[in-house]
Amino acid sequence: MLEAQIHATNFDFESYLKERRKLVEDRLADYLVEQEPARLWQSMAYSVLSGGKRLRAMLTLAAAEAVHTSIVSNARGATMGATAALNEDGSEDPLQIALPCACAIEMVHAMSLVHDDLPCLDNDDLRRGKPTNHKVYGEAIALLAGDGLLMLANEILIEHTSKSVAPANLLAVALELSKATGPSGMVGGQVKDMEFTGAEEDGFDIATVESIHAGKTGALIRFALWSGGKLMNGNAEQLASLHRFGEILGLAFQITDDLLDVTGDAQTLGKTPGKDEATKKATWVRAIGIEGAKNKLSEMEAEGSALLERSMLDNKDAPVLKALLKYAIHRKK
Ligand code: GRG
Repeated sequence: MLEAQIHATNFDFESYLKERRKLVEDRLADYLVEQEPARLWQSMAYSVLSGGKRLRAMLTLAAAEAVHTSIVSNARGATMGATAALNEDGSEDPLQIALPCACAIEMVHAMSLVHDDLPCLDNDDLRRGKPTNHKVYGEAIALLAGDGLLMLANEILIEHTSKSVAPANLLAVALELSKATGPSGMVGGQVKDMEFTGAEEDGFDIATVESIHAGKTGALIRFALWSGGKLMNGNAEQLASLHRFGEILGLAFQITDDLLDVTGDAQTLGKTPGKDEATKKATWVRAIGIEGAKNKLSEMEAEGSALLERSMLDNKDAPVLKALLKYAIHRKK
């Protein structure tokens, strides 16, 4: 169904994904060139450059392009040069402007996986089809590689973002990255997740599941979309639409993740399935069953698509944001 819908627009989404992944991975490799202490950098590179869908990075790039396209077309229609704000150093390529931030997000995401897999948290042996970081480098280095990646992400965002971005916008992006990562985002969501792990089905409700996932998974996905727009100096309406689209996509992404834990296999997923049930996690599937979760996903897909149409953020000829929403929902891993 996904392919048929995307082909209807003549937009080659598969090639798009391939090209964008390469763009992000090449830049990540540049940022992770080995230095001293070698074992630390090897461990960081092992987890960042080990595959992964790069969905969050692609969302940032797509949001930056969406806002850029709308600014350029408005500037052509009006007499004032709305792109001037982006352009002090002559570079207005939205991909180049958003790429350091997209890479920073992938680093934060990778570090959260490294820490999540540690024996003191989920205790997993397999990630992206390979042994987890601590299985290869040991727990101490895995912990420190996660810490290193977290700070390297901030360093890259601040040091490598184009000087054409207004300092106030960059500061706002750096602040929101800290919030998305910290106690009001991923760390807080992870702690709530732990608090409800082991609970019977009647021991938690949907609001609890939503709140766990809004922090643990949703915060970084929301930030990925919003930051792309903010770096391009998007207006309040565009940023609010991107933020809401991020909420929808983040929720849908996690419902899919919960379903895949029940329906997926280890080889395709590249991680161990069945853990949510085994450890009694507060998930969508445990709260409302497989059919309930699938129905909720259809609702989220319709809501996200309607929002994109209303906000006119997506490119008519290449509806990338809509395709990324469908990808987040219909993926097999
Ligand atoms: C963030 C400071 C800090 C510490 C980490 C452990 C932790 C705190 C948070 C847990 C975050 C976590 C692991 C959430 C799960 C998110 C999730 C569904 C990950 C899988 O994402 P995919 O499918 O993975 O995009 P790939 O491998 O494709 O990149």
